Amino acid sequence: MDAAAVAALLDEIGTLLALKGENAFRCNAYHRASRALEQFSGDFAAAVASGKLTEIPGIGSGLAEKITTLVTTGRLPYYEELKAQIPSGLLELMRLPGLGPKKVKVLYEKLQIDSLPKLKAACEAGKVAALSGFGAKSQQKILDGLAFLDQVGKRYLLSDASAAGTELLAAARKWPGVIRAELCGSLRRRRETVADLDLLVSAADAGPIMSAFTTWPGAVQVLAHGPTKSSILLPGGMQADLRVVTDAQFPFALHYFTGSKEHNIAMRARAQEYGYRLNEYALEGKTWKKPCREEADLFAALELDYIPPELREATGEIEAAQDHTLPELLKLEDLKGTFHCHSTWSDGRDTIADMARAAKKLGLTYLGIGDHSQSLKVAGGLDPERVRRQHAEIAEVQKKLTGLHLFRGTECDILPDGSLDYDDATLAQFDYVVASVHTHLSQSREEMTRRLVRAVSHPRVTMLGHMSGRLLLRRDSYPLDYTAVFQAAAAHGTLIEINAHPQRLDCDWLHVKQAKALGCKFVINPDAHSTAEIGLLRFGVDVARRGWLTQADVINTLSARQIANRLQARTGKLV
Ligand code: DGT
Ligand code: CA
Ligand code: CA
Ligand code: ZN
Repeated sequence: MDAAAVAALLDEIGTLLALKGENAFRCNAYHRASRALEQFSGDFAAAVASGKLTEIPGIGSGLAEKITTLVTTGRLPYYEELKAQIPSGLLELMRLPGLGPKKVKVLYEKLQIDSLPKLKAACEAGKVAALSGFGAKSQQKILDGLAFLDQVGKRYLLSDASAAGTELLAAARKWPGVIRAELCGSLRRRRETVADLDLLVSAADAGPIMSAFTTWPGAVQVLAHGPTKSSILLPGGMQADLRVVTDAQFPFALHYFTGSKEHNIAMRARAQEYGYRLNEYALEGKTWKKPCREEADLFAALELDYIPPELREATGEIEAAQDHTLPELLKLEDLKGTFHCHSTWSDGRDTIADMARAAKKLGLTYLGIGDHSQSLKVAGGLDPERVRRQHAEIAEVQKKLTGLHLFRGTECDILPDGSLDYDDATLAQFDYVVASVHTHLSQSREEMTRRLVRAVSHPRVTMLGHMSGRLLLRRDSYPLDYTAVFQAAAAHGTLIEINAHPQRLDCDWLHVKQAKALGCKFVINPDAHSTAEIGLLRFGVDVARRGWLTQADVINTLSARQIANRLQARTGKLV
């Protein structure tokens, strides 16, 4: 078990204790320890082995003992006993906005609600509104939340699927007899959410691979065990499907199981135009089979350039591959720096100096600090006086720093009427401005559109942060006229942010494509609230690639000097 897995389990313990009615102090100790482990950048295995866990702030001797048990035995009886005492459906209820452990506990004790269907029935019968502390408004909010969950179904964030998939793939590549192994499906296409993992393996003999898969220690349940196809469940409930094919079939199967389904259908139609038949095992004519060693050979056989998985959504990629007009997609290595990161000055967990060091370690050459603005008090927003003091600190940190340039930014709130949360004189003190909406999310489509158009038209706004307001799997985006906002952004040289945080991935890839067509330029920002989160940038690159973006579309590919020059010349604008 690695630090991230232990952190997730400690977090769950904290929640389970809260559901049980333990005092907040005890619960918070687990949540705090969980966060500390998430942020821990040292050698976790070594810290466990040498008994030095208590040196990590937030981890006392009791917790250190539990973590050691967990890591050395793979189990924690304390956790198992606790989990057995609490109905498993209660954790599910906490996926709804506004339902924390306290309210879930009330629902369970007063109305015996321990599952989403029971919650829905109780709301529809008006029983939840009658509970003290709830009321008609929160009952409606729960119903809206339930409808949203219904619509997203059982899907997982790309970051979670990616982590689970990487672990499974690494294991699979070590199974005896495996020739090639890849993860396919929506994960390979880097969709923002993933329903299940699709592992593909080539081997001469499928039997031993099936056994290795169904007895893999990372599986919590075997759902199906067949001769060439099996399915397991992973700890968080995610399903993984495995198919085994011969090595000659591998490129065809890799293409087929990568999808998307719509792309596959279009590819099959193209094969038919050539008089061929294409399926998951072969490309064949009436009397022959076309040998393909790699996936690229399959595309070449149909006179197509290689189509990267991210583009396989049947949105014009086959035509472009035929005409040799596929874009040369942006790569993670192209990014030289980033903006929109938080520090301890607002709601970030790490200091400016630590953030700078971490960015440098990732190979970046500049970092923008963009803490919250004054009206966002819950997130520690800065008033003008604290802005001045923060700038003094940035200058101090910069003095001792080589190889990384710090830009002084702000994530300035867009107020309900579209004006900004600082006056122009204060805004002029920043190198750049990220403007974002954090409050009054339930405005009408017209109000929200007017609000964002006004913000992107402001002469000091450099970029528009997480424009849709969505939180993946939790909160839908607000209604918005995207075209109007993109047109205004393009006209005023305001960048569209691709917020790379896995819970946001906002603006989404389809709108990225639309914005590019309307002349917008982009910036990829991790919205990092800790040093570890700067690396989330890679998920923003996934979105950019799915949106057909090249180096030239994304401002982070410029050097620190180029950025500095443009900012000086155009007072806060970059394009
Ligand atoms: P997901 O799992 O919902 O996030 O999305 P995918 O794309 O991973 O879908 P999944 O796991 O159901 O299937 C994996 C791939 O297999 C899919 O992308 C394309 C291919 N596939 C599945 N069903 C069909 C089908 O009925 N027709 C065709 N042409 N391809 C299919
Ligand atoms: Ca899948
Ligand atoms: Ca599947
Ligand atoms: Zn924000």
